[in-house]
Amino acid sequence: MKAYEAVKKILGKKKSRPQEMGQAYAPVNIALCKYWGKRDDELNLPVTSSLSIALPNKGTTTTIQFNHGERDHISVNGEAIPETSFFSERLVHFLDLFRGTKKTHFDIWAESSVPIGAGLASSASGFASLVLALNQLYRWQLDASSLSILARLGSGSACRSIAPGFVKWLAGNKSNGMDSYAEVLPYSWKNLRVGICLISPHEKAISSRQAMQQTLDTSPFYPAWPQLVKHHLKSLEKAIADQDFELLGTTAESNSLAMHACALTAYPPICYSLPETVSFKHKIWALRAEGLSVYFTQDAGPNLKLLFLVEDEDKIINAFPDIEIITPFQGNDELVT
Ligand code: 2P0
Repeated sequence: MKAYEAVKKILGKKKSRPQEMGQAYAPVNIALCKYWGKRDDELNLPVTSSLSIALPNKGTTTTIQFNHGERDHISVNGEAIPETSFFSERLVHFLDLFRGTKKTHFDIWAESSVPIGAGLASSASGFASLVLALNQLYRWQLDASSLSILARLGSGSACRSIAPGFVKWLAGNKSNGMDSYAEVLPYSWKNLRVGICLISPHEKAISSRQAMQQTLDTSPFYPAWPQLVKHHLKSLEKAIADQDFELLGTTAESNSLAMHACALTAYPPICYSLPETVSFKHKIWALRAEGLSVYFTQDAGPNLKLLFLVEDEDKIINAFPDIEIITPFQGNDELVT
């Protein structure tokens, strides 16, 4: 119900003259300071703010059209999704917010360049691209913060995938969530690289949604998390403004370790790492001890994302031959708009 109210507030009295089709792309985003815990689980309002970096060439393209049938048809990477699946139910529930009185149904095709549900932010780029496609389909012409709020209603971290570059999701404190959206930080960082170490493409055993709630409810360390996040956000913003890579790397790695420490101490415990994840971490620490400036961050899955600078790219490839390297900022170090 609260989600319907939020949509009504954003769309207001917009009269839509839909077009035939909407199509949009949104990138995945990797959190350097994580979102882990909600203050409202219907609106996906977070306990704390968070900060991410978008990976421009990894993401989801969503195409949407009206259909005249009784139900939505959803396909992902060319495969029809059974309507009884959890994935489909979640999407249909989200689409219910936008059907209007006519109970319209949709055909949706999503093409994603990342494995689904493996902690590589597929749901973030999925919901963000769906909202951007709906914005086109209905010709809403919404501003960035409104689009970010709508994406958040699908999946919290999706609100950060509406924009490129470094993005901060403001937690806000209003109960209707109208002040909880993402903002672009006006910096770019040409030499920065993100490496994806794919350890397993399989779906995670426990969803982030369930895991963050379980952590909030049971981890004895969760009360320390919001304080730590405040400190980490300050350090990350300083690191980004000053292009201080050591500060960026140490803070992002420490934030990720703290999130996983909280999850591990939940009951029942949540451990997203596989044995290979742990060996990769040891390898990264050993390389760092030898003087290589490389850091990792881990989300709700076993895969690691490495942070390093372009000048160390050859050494990183040598150490991790299967790594996929992403250049988050293609142009010069000018402001991102
Ligand atoms: C993040 N994650 O900040 C954190 C770090 C996973 C680990 O946001 O319940 O799929 O849909 O709001 O956005 C993943 O959580 O959760 C996530 P919902 P979401 O990227």
